[in-house]
Amino acid sequence: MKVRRYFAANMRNALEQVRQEQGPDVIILSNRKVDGGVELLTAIGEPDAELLEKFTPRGGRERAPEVAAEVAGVAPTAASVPTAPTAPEPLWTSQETVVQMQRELGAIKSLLEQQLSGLAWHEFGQRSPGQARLLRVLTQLGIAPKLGRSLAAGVEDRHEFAAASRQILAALQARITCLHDPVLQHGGHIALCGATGVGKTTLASKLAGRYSLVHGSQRVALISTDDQRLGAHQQLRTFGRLVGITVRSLRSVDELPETLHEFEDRGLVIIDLPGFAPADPAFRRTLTTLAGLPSMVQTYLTLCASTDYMALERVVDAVEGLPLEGCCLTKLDEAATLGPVLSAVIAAQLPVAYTTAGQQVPDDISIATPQALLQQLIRMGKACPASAEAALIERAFTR
Ligand SMILES: Nc1nc2c(ncn2[C@@H]2O[C@H](COP(=O)(O)OP(=O)(O)OP(=O)(O)O)[C@@H](O)[C@H]2O)c(=O)[nH]1
Ligand SMILES: [Mg+2]
Repeated sequence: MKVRRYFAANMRNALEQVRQEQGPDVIILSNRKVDGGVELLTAIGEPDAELLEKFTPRGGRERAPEVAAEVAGVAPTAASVPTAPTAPEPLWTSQETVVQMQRELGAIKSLLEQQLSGLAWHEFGQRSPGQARLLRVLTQLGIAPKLGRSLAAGVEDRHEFAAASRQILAALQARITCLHDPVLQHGGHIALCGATGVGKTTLASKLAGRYSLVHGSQRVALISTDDQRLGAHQQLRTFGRLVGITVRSLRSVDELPETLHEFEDRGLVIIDLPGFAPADPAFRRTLTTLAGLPSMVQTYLTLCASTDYMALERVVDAVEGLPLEGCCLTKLDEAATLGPVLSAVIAAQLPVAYTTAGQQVPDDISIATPQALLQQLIRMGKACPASAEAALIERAFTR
């Protein structure tokens, strides 16, 4: 293996020099900043295992300069060999030109992706104009790309648009599963989990309020386990005082077994959990604790209908594999379309139990049905015909 040393004012010039003189097969053994520029040590020819071993970083790159000097037959000098054991800054990633090139490559990549998806969409539109039109409508309704494509693929292209639309909406409705009023019909121990601020406590109050109207306030109890947020316990206690429902505040879910035992005589006990960011490990930990409790607790995920699809996906991913009974969809009155939340529950195969559309306790709550959810999706689409940009539809088509 033949070793050579190169010196240039900057890394770009040094690499250009190396490339011109030694071609593409050259191996860069080391690089470092020196007075007035950069120094590269290169090798060409049959690989020399011992030499390569010396230059392979092993938990630190400090040895390279000395070894480089030794191999090149140059006595190390104070100027060429740093005395401190700190390694020279790697030049590859910090050099401005390289960073600039990375940025430009990134821009070219996304431009190419965009053009390819545009071409694919155009080609699809030519081949299956009916399906393309349906896919455009579904995207405008906020239906996630994967679900939209799978629905459109199930419709024959020769159908006229109105018939095809009916077919696709029926297929969408068939994929929504709902539980018919499980909490108010059957009671039990119900826990409500979800991201922060989605309406868990309000939903707990609505369910407890509704149950007490039918069975009496003595038959229901509320448990607040949220000691994270200021005033969280207070929120439920105030409601409980107003309607005569017992409210117990706990410091954590670990205190649940005792409290649930105490509420043995209640037909319905609702556990209001603190809100968590999906990435917070406490989210899964809390749900795992609930799943391991001696008395059965049915946990429902609360999803806010005005949350975008990617954020909903994160929440659903965070609870993957944990035993969830179903979900409740909140703030339908604030959503522009139900497309994202319906796509998320379909992808996660989560049955929907209740929907809420307003802050009034206990009025603004409904039993979810696939028909009602689909009708609402269509109503919202008509009331606010979202004009999804062409580029968005093209991207959705290939993602
Ligand atoms: N418009 C509308 N607002 C709602 C609905 N449900 C709840 N809210 C409001 O959303 C806000 C947050 O509700 P909470 O019930 O405190 O939410 P939470 O999930 O318990 O919040 P954290 O405990 O902080 O995670 C309150 O102002 C509620 O009145 C709904 O269906 N529609
Ligand atoms: Mg709350």
